[in-house]
Amino acid sequence: MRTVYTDKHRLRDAKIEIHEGTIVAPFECPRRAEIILERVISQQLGQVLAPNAYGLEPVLAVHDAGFVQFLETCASDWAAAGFGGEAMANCWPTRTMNSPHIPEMIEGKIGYYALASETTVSEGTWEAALASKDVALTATDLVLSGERAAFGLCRPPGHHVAFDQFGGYCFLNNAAIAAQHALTKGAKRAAVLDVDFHHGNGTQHIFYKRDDVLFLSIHGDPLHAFPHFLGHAEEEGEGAGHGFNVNYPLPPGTTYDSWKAALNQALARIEAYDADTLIISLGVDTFKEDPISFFKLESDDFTDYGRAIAALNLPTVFLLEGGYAVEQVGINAVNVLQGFDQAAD
Ligand code: Q9C
Ligand code: ZN
Repeated sequence: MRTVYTDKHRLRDAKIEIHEGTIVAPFECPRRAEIILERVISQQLGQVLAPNAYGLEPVLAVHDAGFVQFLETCASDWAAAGFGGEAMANCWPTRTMNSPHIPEMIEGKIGYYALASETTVSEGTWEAALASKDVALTATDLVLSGERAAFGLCRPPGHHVAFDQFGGYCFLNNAAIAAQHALTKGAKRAAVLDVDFHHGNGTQHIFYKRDDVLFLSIHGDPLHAFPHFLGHAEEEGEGAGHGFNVNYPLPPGTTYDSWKAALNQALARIEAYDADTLIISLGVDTFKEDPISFFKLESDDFTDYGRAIAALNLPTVFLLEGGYAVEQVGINAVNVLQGFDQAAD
């Protein structure tokens, strides 16, 4: 399959992350995408092409306009306020402080639009996020125009971003933007299958009341893992969307056997839904050596589940999400894509 990539991802190059009580170099770093690209090339997965520019229309189809405006000016507003370092939230509208007012001062504003504090907004972040959604949309258009599958080598990732909140290393929800784009272009039933270690809270939130996007996520149980407050099995969708949100939370130490059992259930649900377009939120932080996760997948398991996804026989868009065992993310991500290509007709 073909890969969509641009080195504009490098513009997202934050220097700090708040992690377990200390300030560390971000796990979500430019090297991740470069290693995956190197593996795509060395394995001759297929042609690598640059994204087209889509502008903001497909973004505003799933995200709040005020939120998008905030992201665009956040880093410069932070600097203009005289603050140093990178923009970060330290104060939120929590359960006891609900009000319709959006703060004007950047410290309050970033708290309003953030869902976690680990992710800073650095200079260049917005440009990189825009390029990342262009990668996702270009890969989606390849599939909409008849290719069996495509790989959007997105960076920064996207699945934690809700209608109007960013965090978890993500700024725009690439998978949600891609799914909505497919529907806008004529698809009737899109499925988003999220295999990242973390629950895709943002994608769930965006499509929670809808039945034209089936969302399924296999992830670390939120009682034990980020994003901590969403991703439980009883979250099944609301209104018309009831039954179209499916979570498979799994416990610490989960190995491939039980992960694959959840995947098989998810694949059966996608078949029953009769999806016409499949988007995979492809995080490879399920790997046993991932530094921030607790699943135990081996590199060969990625190949195996790539084959299983191909057996659905659906037009399939793979979009990169997480994966932080930097030296192995290339092998693991490309194993999924090669497994798929082996099994695809
Ligand atoms: N202190 C993605 O994989 N914090 N995002 C984890 C470590 C945030 C992961 C806890 C993890 C976000 C796209
Ligand atoms: Zn993740």
